[in-house]
Amino acid sequence: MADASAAPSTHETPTPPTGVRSPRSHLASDAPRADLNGEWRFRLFDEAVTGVAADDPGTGDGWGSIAVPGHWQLQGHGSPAYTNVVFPFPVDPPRVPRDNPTGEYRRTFAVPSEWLDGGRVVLRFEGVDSWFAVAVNGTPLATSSGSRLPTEIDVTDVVVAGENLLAVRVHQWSAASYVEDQDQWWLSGIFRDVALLRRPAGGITDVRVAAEYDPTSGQGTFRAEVTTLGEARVRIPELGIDLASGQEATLAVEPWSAEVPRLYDTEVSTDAETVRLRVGFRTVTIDDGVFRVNGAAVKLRGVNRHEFEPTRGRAVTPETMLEDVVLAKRHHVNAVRTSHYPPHPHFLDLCDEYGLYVIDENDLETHGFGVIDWRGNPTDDAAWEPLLVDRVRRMIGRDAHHPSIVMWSLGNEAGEGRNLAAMAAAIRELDDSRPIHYEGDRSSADVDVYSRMYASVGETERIGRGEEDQLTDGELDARRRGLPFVQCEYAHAMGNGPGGLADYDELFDTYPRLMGGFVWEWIDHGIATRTPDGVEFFGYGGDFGEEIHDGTFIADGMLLPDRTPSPGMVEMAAVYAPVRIDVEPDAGVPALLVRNRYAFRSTEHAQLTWALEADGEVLASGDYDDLGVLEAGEAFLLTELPAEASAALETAPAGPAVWWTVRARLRPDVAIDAPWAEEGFGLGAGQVLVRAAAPLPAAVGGEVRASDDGGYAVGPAAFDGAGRLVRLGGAEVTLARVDAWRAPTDNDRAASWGEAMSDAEAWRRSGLDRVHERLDSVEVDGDALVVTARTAGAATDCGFAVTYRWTPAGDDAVDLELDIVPEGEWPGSLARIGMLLGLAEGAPSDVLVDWVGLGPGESYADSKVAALTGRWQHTVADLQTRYTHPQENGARRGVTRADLVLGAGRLRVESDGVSVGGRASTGLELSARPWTDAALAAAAHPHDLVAGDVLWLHLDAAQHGLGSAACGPGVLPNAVLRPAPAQLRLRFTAVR
Ligand code: IPT
Repeated sequence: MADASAAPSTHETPTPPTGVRSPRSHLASDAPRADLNGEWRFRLFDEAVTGVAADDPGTGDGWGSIAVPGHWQLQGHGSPAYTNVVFPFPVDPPRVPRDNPTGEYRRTFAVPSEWLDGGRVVLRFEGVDSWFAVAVNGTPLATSSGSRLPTEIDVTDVVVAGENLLAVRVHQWSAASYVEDQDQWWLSGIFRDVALLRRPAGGITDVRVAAEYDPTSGQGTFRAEVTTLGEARVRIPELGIDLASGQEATLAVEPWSAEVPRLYDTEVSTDAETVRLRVGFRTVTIDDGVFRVNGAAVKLRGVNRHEFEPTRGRAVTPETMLEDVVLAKRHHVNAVRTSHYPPHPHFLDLCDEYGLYVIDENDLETHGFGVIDWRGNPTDDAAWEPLLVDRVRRMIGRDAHHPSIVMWSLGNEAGEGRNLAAMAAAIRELDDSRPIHYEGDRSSADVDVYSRMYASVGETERIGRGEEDQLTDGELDARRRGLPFVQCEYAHAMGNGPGGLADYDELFDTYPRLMGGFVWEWIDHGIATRTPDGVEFFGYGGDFGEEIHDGTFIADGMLLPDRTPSPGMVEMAAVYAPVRIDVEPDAGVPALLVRNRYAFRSTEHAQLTWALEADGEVLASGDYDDLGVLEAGEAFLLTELPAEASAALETAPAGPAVWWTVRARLRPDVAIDAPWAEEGFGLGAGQVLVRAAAPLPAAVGGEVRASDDGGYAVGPAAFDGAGRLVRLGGAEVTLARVDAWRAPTDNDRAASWGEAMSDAEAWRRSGLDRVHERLDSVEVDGDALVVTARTAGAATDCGFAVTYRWTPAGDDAVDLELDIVPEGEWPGSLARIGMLLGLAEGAPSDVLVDWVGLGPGESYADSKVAALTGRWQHTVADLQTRYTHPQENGARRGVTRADLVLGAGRLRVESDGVSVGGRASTGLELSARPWTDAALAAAAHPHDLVAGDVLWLHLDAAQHGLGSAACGPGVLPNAVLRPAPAQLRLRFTAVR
């Protein structure tokens, strides 16, 4: 840096860091430390310059300031760029292009004179993206890469008491970029903390902890190896442990698990320094192909978590980390894969404390080589071995003391090759207490678990049974068949989805070999930005002028960018619930199965309550305290209503359906053991129908009347002479016809693996996005107005033969029997089948919808575990989900009654039955929007959607499921909507 080009290695060679200290644990120490976070001097160059001297203090022209930690692209220097797989530069390893944004950072720091009185002074960087060179007082000291790994540099010999100048040069692109091709924004700079540490003479360099738990004896075995020149004592006061380094103690302890994250405060001291850590006793084993923690089979109900915050990128704050952990716990997530790099070390402290199993993943992905047939892949190139092995050593060096980490991962999507074995060997040498994971080599030769991503439900089941396809190598095949199976990614949560999560989860419960999976992914990486006229929105690929990009694929999380849980997240919470309460279909009577799905806990901390409900009104309720407690893995089958509920059923008002709802909640007195939840917090819920709704009372009175303008009046409905519905109660009707399209979801837009065509493409070919209605007849038939029509899309010959039969039900109500028969050849599924109504409405977003059906959130055919039948109310605005990339959203299933509080009065819609292909169900699927589906489909961002003056109402017999075809399998047969005859029975009432 006096001239960086003269540094011992350059950023264009696959060289491990130079001039750095050995990896060691990230521990809390009482040795003096100076935080170097804050405002630094900064200047960005377009190329990897050699022009700025390391002793330039950065105070002259052209310099500005920047916040550290942070990314320069999010602080007004350059722009973020998103690619998933491909490299945004020529694939020419280890060289990178000349246009290589390079940040020069400067700051001064003070060294107290007593720090130089023996001992060492060390600079510590927790993370710098992607390659950096460090000089102090003009002397080049070190170069490093491994963006999400720490670097320590001994600066003792170049610092002076008082002020010193620190110079850091950071290149955006380097050889390291070839192994850091994770699916995320390219964001550069010093993005994690920087500190200056005093390392006292006789201090503690490192502590290696072994804390195992033996479930048969209930004893823990503890040992700590302390690296120090001093005399170390290791104490766990609560256990009376007081040992020298390397001494072992075996004694009764309480184990650590994600369910009960018991930690013991531990202190390691020498005369010169004390470090504190929190020890958890736990043992991870694989026996007979089953993944176990403390001897118990554990199912990982996980998520993949990238570090992300919309204004700060990967420079996440401790508050955000805590928010993530609390959100995960509150949604019954028990495991996190740190995709695809070691997280900020504080996140792991939180996982220890709150209880989350962690796959700690190496900072390695070379996915962009996949598109060139893996030619030149660093994973298989000896020249890269030292750099890759250095990375796993630094990960384990930093993190091995965390009880939450239950597996190490070699990386993600890095292909196959010799360096996998080298990394695995390095890990085993440092820590053989945890299994190793890597998905990219299907043979699992170097790892301890069989891992896949996005395997379909069918394939997952075959693997569960041990019936997977054979490997050609018989020995490897036999070995892999003996390994437990994990889906390191599944249920791609892009946009509206994932569908089908419950189908996978059931398999995890069924097959001992299946150890669970990790939803892809935790959060949409939408970057907070604004339009030229100042409207704020969350940007995705292409919003920042990138030359090549992968668009919306970065918005595929369970959380929206502002950390609002999406409907998929709410569904995940219900599917992952530790106390699952499900209808038991084979019991012969209405029955609920209550399962304790904890691996370690009884349900002592859970209170079971019941309620009997009709139309959302509670008829009776109580608790189940007399049932006793379920031990881990046990279940109750509830086949009989509580006596009080039976009595209430006898006297229940005739008409509405009656539901028996059972919930498990956190007892008030134990809320303390779950700092992430308040008392009464839900641990699971389910409900079963105990009495079906009576059909709507038959329409009485009334007839079709001719109106003065040549049209017809049927109860509160008015028609023109061509049979077109023009008014319903007080509301003017702008459109009323059959509809079968939806604004495609991200999942609809992609063809599922192995399929030739996406659902959205099938709908386009069927013309569903551009239908026209042909009028066939308008007739008065007895007391009904019957309109027949054909509804079909431009440029196709398939369509629907439709019959609308309108019958008055008194002055204020009208019944519609709608019959829809698909005709012709259909290339695939339908998006929906039902009636679309446009109602003129001044402020459609404000219309209140008060409904009886599934809620309060949205529900789809393959995402409906979270929704329960009740009476719910939302404004139309609140019925919408603001996906980062707008698309179909907001459907409510099982709706038997909905009141729309319109400007022109209250309009009630009721249904006592719908059917598709002969399969009947109670209730319709309802969606209400202040804009058209076409506008929703065309919108790139939520702010493109502007409420109009029409309320668009879908009343459907059914809607297609969601699936997860954006990456993986599409909608399963149990949720596909195929063209088939459909009927809806509806009643509209103008409520006075
Ligand atoms: C898989 C990647 O591992 C993950 O990082 C992410 O990109 C995900 O896809 C899609 O969002 S790899 C894919 C080829 C299955």
